[in-house]
Amino acid sequence: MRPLTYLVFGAVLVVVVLVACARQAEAPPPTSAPTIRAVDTTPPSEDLALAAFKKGGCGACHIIPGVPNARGTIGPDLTNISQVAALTLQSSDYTGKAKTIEEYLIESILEPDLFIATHCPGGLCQKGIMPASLGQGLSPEERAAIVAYLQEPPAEAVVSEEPTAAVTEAAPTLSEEEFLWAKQVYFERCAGCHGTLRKGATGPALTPDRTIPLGTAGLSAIIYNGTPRGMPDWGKQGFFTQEQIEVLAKFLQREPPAPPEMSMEQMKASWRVYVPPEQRPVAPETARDWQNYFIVTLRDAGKVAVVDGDTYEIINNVDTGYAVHITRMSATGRYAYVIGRDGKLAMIDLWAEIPVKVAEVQVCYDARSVEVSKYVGPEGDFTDKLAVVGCYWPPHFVILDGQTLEPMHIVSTRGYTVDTREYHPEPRVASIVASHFKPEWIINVKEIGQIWLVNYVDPYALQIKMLPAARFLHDGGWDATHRYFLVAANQSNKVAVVDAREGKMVALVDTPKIPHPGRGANWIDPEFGPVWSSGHLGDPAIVSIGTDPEGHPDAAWKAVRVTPLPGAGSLFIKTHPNSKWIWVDMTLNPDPVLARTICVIAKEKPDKPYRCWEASAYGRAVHFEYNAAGTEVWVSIWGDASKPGETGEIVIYDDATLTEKARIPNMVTPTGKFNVYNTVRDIY
Ligand code: DHE
Repeated sequence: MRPLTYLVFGAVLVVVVLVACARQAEAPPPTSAPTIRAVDTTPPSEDLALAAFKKGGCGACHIIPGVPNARGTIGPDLTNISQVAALTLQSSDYTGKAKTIEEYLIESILEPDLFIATHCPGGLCQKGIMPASLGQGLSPEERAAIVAYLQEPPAEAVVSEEPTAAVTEAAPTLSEEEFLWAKQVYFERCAGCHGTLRKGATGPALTPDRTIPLGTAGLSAIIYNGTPRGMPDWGKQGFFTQEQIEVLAKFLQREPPAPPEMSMEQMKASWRVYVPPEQRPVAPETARDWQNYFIVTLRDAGKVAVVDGDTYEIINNVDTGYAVHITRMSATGRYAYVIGRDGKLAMIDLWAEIPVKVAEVQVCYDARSVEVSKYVGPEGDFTDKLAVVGCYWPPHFVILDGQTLEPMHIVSTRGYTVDTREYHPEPRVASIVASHFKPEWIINVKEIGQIWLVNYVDPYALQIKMLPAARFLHDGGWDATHRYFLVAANQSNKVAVVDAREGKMVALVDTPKIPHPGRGANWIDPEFGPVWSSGHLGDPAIVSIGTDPEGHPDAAWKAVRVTPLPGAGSLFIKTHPNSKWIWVDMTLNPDPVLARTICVIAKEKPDKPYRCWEASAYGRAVHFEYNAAGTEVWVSIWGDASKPGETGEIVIYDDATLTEKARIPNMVTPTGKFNVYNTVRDIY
């Protein structure tokens, strides 16, 4: 990306997106303006430059010295831009037409895609994020002032601006209808990454002290264009109109509304048992191989499809929760537990001739994870006995009866952050895994960075061991032996490793930006022995971590191998012990071609991908799952529910030859897929 590519792309929104310059200019100034620099006499062009930066919301995408809260990381850092420009002009990589630094800076504003620089603080710089009509948003005088300013910016780095009451009062107003619309949309589309209270996690904090300085223009630019670090380009994708984006941008500048709590009484009021345990079959009613069923998330349909893994028939579409997220199986595999983002848990009996929902309950307003009790041994037989749901809001987990879903016990996760020991009102429950050899769940409490080992022998009098790890714990899985659990602390750029047998932390492994493993992939590296691998949202890299402290002590708990990918934005990686491949997606890459491209890496030669190809002509390729035999790989094409013919499908590949075997067409936004056999046994 060329330096300055995003310089004032917020300003372009004045023309292209939604924010009129006039309206920006008319906005009342804060009653007490923050101190910017200790300079008494300011040359007029500097004032003009500062006003132009503000008008465009440039700080939303760039670091600009001397400009309050210009801390954006989507575009290049403009701190030393004239030196960078001088060097770039001499480089053979430069593809623009400028001959001087001034021309270079002006060209960056008027024709930003002529040259794309390689490094932006938030990841790879991207073409096309700053619309070409950029220059029209600024007058020639404003452009000249910006160029003059950037050639001699103030010495200090980013000048921080403390939030003040005046800033908060400056939040734009919304009608009640707009406010309610934005509140709902924020919950549906934004809270997952930024938090219900907007305190930040996978995405940055969006509290008024941060959002007001970015302004409606700057925020709109980000919502419209997305960021290379994983923020979706909601405007470009057509999810929201320009007017709707402006409403959202205004909403984000207001104090977040406090959502309600949920009591046991409310949970019980939502609890339904459709088929009581005594009326369920005592043996499988079906002749199908139910252990090779796939439960497929149909995200925007609020359903899951139960698909026969042998015949590819959809046996039933079952209503579940809103924006349904993941499925886990009971220890025998007989029941599938499906969690929706609305905190609704649905339980499906896979032994029935036609798998149906036998119970459901809502245990929170926002949830992502569910797990079951898997232990059988001297301390009891917990097979198919308990389920646990991890909630985002309210921040708690709930233990339920595994046969009926009756809610039994609620545990709040509010507490103190692992590093600065600050109270956090919203530590959300991320991934949960069940130990195979202890009556224990491993529960990851995201914002405070603690990994809780929860012994469930007495679900009403739990023993919980809280291990300190790192903030922003998210997704993870077991190593091949099921003794060690590895989990991404995504915004901390680390993977935490727990020894579940000894009940202690083993390591915090540094990784590239924003590891996102799903449950990861276990395989034998030809040089380093057993490893567990993760892709990354912010870097085009697969990192493999040694997991065999006895056989390969030098490699254990180190990032021993980095395999490059064609792009970042990877969400999931998968392999199978019988396979010679590792499969990986790049679902959230802003380039639509890469977003539907999948790659395989040969375990024998893992230094680079063996092959990459587009899995479809539309949508995004996401998530892999093997069949029970480990001979086929299923990939989802995540389409658009409103586009007939492009709503989505599953592509099935022969794992040995990498050739396509079949497609299951016309599914509504399929995302995760969970094979019964593999999910019960944690095979990945
Ligand atoms: Fe997920 C797993 C949270 C967005 C598909 N996702 C997880 C887990 C968490 C999580 C905590 C681990 C659960 C476990 O193992 O117990 N996901 C979140 C979010 O907070 C986030 C980033 C934003 C949001 O608003 O929800 C988010 N997730 C998505 C998607 O947009 C995906 C791609 C599509 C969808 O269904 O909405 C998606 N997440 C998945 C899938 C898994 C998952 C398929 C399970 C992977 C596996 O193989 O186990």
